[in-house]
Amino acid sequence: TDRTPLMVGNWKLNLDHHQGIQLVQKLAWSLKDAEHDYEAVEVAVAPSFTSLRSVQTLIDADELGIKLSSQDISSHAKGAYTGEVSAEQLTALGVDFAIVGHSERRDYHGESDTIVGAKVAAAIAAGITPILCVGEKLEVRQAGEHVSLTLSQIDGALEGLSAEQVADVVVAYEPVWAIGTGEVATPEDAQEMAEAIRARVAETVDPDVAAGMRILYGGSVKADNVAAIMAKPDVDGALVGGASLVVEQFAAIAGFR
Ligand code: G2H
Repeated sequence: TDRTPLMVGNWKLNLDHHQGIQLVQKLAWSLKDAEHDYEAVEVAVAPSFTSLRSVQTLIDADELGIKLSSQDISSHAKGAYTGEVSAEQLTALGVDFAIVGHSERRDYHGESDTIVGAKVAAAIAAGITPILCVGEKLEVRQAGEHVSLTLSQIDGALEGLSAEQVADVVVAYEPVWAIGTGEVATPEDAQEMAEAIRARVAETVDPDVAAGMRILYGGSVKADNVAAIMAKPDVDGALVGGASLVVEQFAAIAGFR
């Protein structure tokens, strides 16, 4: 199965909408200079909610090939949920992807597998591709339980979804100990987990869906380590935090080959 590589820049809580516009503009120029083929390698940026509209307007006006992601999404469709942003609202803004269940959401905002699963379902129902984040903390890895923990997060988030729905999911494996720490999992660690996730989805959902599912790696991905990670057969892209804020870095990551 051919899986189109996907590189997603997760800007986290960093830029206001002026800065977001500047970054996406510079990124587009840089990718243009590099003659980036957006069909060969998909590129997306994930700004804060406050920047989605302005970044989307720029993408549209200049017909940029860059896609748009939110960093989170509500599991609720509508109603008395102060501060939430729904999948429908994001669809109306032309958002393509939503990062769901990032470890920072799980850790600092109490998102359980059940909540993450509801968010995945809400995104799919509205035509947004969820980027489902999973991954273990350091203690879990040290205890040798990283594969079982990560697979339990996969099971929890995909529970109740049909094979057709799971076909719309992108998974991002992010070992928590490698996030923003400069500590990178080895390409072998990334491959081990991506392979295990694919095998689990083949077993619990459908072999064809598993074969077509894009599995990204995230955690201190930089221009100088992306090629080795991408060389692994089950790794189909990267979710990039810190390095996505530096145009030269993220453009180089997008052109990893
Ligand atoms: C992991 C990653 C992006 P960083 O959170 O989601 O961040 O590349 O800064 O480790």
